[in-house]
Amino acid sequence: MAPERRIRDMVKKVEELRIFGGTPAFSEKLHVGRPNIGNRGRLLERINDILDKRWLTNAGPYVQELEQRVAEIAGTRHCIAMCNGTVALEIAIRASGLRGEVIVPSMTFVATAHALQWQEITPVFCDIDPQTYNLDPHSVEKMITPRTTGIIGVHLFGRPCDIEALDRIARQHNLKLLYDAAHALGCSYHGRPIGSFGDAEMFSFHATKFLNTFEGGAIVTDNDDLAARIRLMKNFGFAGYDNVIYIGTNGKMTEVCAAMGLTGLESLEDFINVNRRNYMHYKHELHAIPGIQLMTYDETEQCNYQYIILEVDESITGVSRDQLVQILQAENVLARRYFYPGCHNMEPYRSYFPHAKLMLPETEKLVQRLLALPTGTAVEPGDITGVCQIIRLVVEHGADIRRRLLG
Ligand code: T4K
Repeated sequence: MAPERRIRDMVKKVEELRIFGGTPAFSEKLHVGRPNIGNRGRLLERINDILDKRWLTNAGPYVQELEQRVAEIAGTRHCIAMCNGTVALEIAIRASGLRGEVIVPSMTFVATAHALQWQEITPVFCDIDPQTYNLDPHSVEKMITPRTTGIIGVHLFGRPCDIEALDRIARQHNLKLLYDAAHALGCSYHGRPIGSFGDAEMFSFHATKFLNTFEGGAIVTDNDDLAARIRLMKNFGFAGYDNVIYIGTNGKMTEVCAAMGLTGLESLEDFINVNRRNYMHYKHELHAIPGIQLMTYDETEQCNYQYIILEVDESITGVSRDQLVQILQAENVLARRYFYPGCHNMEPYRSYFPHAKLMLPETEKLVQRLLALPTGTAVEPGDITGVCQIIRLVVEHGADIRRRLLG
């Protein structure tokens, strides 16, 4: 964590780029998704307490406390913590009675689609709005068939879907509406917290999320019946000792995971402040670089600022997104192509729906243009200056670099 020491040297000339034989600008790898740790002392205290109490899992006191805290943040009556976000989504899908076809974006982490297909429900991939990267409501309406039972919106990178429009469509067509809010804890839509929309929403607390429980996730909802079903399903359907009243699985969160989450929650404001500081720094450094557009957050809403996303317009930069990623990775900046190539281009969906791309022109374009850069508490302003310096140099010499890379 000594970032100024981590940067070897500012790369000033094309010949100094690692890809052309220079030394990497960063001596250590700079990751996207480095976990935020919070107060180690508090975490260890909690873990010791868990060991003393000998209550390790199955709705223990730490899980209950975490559920209460997350429900407060989401503004919902219920929060059901689980072992990860994917299982949480699978259970919410099943408990909501989804079947047949469900409309989802293809521009998302593959878990959104898999949570459906795992239960033999067809994910119908829908195009996105190129401004927000979220489901385009007009496209959603076009994808509805007599087999459609629901919509799963994804608040991609923490920016809310067009909730009003999706709500209206769901009501008009009598569809269930769930949200994959894996990225959106602590964000708001029209001033109301994400978590409280649709029939239910899912948060992920995976290590790479700005609040983590090592692995973990949760469903939040105001629907009492749905919450009760989800609670049963995540614990084998047990309604009491020896009394199984429902089909279920094991989706429980452990106490140690909840302890990590509670410790992280105590530093949540600090994490958001650091993310916001990093975002502002990137914004400042990148604003004048032609062909590079930083994904912006609506600062009038609550945002967690946990993703730094760039859109690369190759016709201006001279280099493609993939070439830029290749150059950054060689410098030890492990930029990621979230969410390339889009679910519809991954198996089994690519084979099941070989023509899906015809309905997804904006998705097809964006999966070639977006990249994610490192942020979070493991990243310092000096790192960001160094990363942006590389990007600036590459774009300034885009045509030349492209020629060299191809030649
Ligand atoms: N829906 C959406 C929209 C999601 O983004 C996700 C998860 C889900 C649903 C499912 O929720 P969970 O079931 O995961 O709770 C990572 C995560 O594994 C995944 O949780 C996350 N989305 C996705 C956006 O990112 P990969 O394939 O990129 O993981 P990986 O191993 O390449 O790690 C990413 C970066 O994080 C690397 O640069 C290394 C760094 N890292 C990772 C871990 C685990 C660390 O520095 N430390 C660590 O402990 O998917």
